[in-house]
Amino acid sequence: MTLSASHPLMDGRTSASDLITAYRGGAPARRPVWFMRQAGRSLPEYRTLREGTNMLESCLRPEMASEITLQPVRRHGVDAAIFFSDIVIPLKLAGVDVDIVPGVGPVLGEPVRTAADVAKLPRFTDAALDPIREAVALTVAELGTTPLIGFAGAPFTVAAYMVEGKPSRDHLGPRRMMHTEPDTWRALADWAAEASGAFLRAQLEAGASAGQLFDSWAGSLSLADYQRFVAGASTRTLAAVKDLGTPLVHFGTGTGELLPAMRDAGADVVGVDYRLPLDEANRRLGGTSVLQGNIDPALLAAPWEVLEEHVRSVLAAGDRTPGHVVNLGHGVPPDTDPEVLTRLVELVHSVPPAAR
Ligand code: 1CP
Repeated sequence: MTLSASHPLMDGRTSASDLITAYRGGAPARRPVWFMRQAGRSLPEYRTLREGTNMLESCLRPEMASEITLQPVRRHGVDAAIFFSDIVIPLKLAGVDVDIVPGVGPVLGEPVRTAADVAKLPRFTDAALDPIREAVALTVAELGTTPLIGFAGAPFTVAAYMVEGKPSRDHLGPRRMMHTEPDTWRALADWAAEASGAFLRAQLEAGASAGQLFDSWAGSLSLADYQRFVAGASTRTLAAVKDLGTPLVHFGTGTGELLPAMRDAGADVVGVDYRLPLDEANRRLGGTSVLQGNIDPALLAAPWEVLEEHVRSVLAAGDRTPGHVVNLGHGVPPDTDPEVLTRLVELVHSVPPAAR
């Protein structure tokens, strides 16, 4: 399968954009930059629009999800939109009792802990993805030459919420399940891989020009456990969209030991968190991958001179890699001054890109 002829990546709208050029290892005219969690609480226009609407409900209202996706592009002039949704939306679409509790995060009515719990997990129909397709279509109609990035949660990170039933610090529940009930774990990871794969595919087919798999909590795993219990399911998620030919990014936090394994799961671009300098990440990857990252979100609150020096060092390290898309090392903190983000985009765009 390929994308339709009217898809932005196929009809010429986004194929020559700086983001797609850099993701594909080419030489962009300007340094591409976007921010994980660029849509959301750091923007007053987001807080106003969301007032009175539950988080997951806002993701499933196409006009609202589309407008929220567009807000940071208009305000900051970033080189990509990231689709406003959440990694637990596939659970919601399947009929799992899940909500996003303000100030907490995803919470399940009934955590998934036994073989019987996994066996009775519902599957969503293709039609359940229609609000996602509609929101993506509305968004790309407005974006013009700016690419939309679609995303999904990687099976480990999604399953971590399912087993714990809520956010957790060290993800002991899923890590225990791998070793105490490996068959149950595998069935759960497969369920999550299929759900996330279908969710990501719907976004890409409807108009997203690139995809990102978020394995935010993979850093709690040893390399051995990642390879034995997780990599296969993440590979299946990426394989579900591979034939579409869009660039695919794989990101996690605390994943310094896992970067080559995450690349080998089928990613074209490796997202690096703020803990590891990009040139060191590049060394660990054998000097072959385009990287995305990794401005420390904590520095967004620092005096401008301190932030600027840090950003320039990230750009310099990025220049010593096969390709670089500028981003944060994790999401925008909700209390970030949005004017700092706008200024950051201007700074990144003002520095001429490396000759490649
Ligand atoms: O009411 C609100 O504003 C709630 C905050 C919020 C937002 C804005 C949540 C709850 N999700 C989202 C949107 C979201 N989630 C996006 C889209 C917009 C963008 O990036 O601009 C994306 C890509 C996600 C993905 C997501 N959800 C991840 C992976 C990315 C990451 O930050 O690591 C994870 C781990 C989640 C779970 C989740 N959803 C929401 C919260 C607060 C959390 C994290 C909870 C925890 O700490 O475990």
